[in-house]
Amino acid sequence: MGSKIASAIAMLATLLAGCGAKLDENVAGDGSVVDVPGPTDATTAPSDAAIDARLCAGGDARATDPATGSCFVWFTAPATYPAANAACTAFGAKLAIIKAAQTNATVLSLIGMSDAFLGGTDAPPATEGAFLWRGNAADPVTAVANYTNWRAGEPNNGGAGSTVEEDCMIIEGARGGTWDDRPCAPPPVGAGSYSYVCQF
Ligand SMILES: [Ca+2]
Ligand SMILES: [Ca+2]
Repeated sequence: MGSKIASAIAMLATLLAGCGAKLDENVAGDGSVVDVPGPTDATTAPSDAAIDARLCAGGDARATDPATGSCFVWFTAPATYPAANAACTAFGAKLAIIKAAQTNATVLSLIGMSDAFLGGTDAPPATEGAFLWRGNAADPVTAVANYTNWRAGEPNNGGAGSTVEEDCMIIEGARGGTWDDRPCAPPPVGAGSYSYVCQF
């Protein structure tokens, strides 16, 4: 009995030794090892080649967008825009940028009926009403132009007489994926904290 257990342990040890992957690596279906962000990774920005090889994984839902080849990842836990932006950066990604209807559909497929922050903002130093895709350190800021999907009447910066600025963009799952400008953080209570979508 004891020798059977010992041989089973020895076999398991042999299998584990052959695996060779670090804790923060995934083994893809073809047997190749794919690195994902983890405690053993350098904190410097990954190379283009490393990003290209990264598995589309993480968050609460994710999909590879056919229009861009990018991986979009939805995080359900509500966050302010600055916190969502920081979380995407920590994830090795950026808040989602949508420049085509197909990409909007990809993001909508992730979020169900939820509202989710995207990477668009007209917060200073941007000019009020002139939304920019924020990008990240590796990507230049670009204007929200050509493709847009604002709901009728939006962006409205809160509307006439509003006492709060609306400088951060959400996509509205319950409205079929239209966009609205909302507060980047509370107040008012109940606004400025949403789920968010990262892209890499
Ligand atoms: Ca605004
Ligand atoms: Ca609005």
